[in-house]
Amino acid sequence: MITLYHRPNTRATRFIFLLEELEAPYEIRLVSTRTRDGGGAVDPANPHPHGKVPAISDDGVVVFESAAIATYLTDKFPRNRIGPLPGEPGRAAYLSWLAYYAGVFEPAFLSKFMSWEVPRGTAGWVGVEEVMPVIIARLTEGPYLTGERFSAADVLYATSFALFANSPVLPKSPVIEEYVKRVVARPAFARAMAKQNG
Ligand SMILES: N[C@@H](CCC(=O)N[C@@H](CS)C(=O)NCC(=O)O)C(=O)O
Repeated sequence: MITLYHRPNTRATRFIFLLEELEAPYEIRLVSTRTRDGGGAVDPANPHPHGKVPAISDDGVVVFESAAIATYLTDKFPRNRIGPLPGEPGRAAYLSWLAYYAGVFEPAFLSKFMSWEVPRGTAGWVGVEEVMPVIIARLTEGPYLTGERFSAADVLYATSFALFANSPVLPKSPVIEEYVKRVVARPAFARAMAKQNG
């Protein structure tokens, strides 16, 4: 049984979406976290090393960080083929897009959102203006990041784009708008939205 440590309307919400896609046995454990306004508190029940969400526990085995949780869950629950397994076509792309999410995509968007200047060549990531053409080119070749099949990588990227849909942080793109529509139209997304408040 998977326990998802969750706070509504956070990065943990998309793991309800993923767990629904996987048809995995899971329970949601609502926890508090610190919040941007200086409020909130780390919940001692949350096994994440910084008291953040998401984290999962698989019968006591803890996994934290979105990209690691996505890989762990799709490897463990392969029935609906939501992530290519080792040796399958698309595995290399899958791992690359998941790592890129954590190492490049999130830092790029957060630095733009926070108006941080990131000098070229010194950080491990590039700016949104370099990230977006790469993702748009990829999604022009096929409907999903790994090609024809939807994967947990799409859960992470499309839900992030949905969050920034009306923000100047995200440059307007019909390719991205169609991608988000395709992903959020999935029945598992609606089920996750219905369950996310516990
Ligand atoms: N890199 C982490 C980020 C997790 C994260 O920052 N989560 C936010 C909620 S969206 C949080 O728990 N914030 C509380 C805190 O920073 O203490 C991941 O992708 O899993």
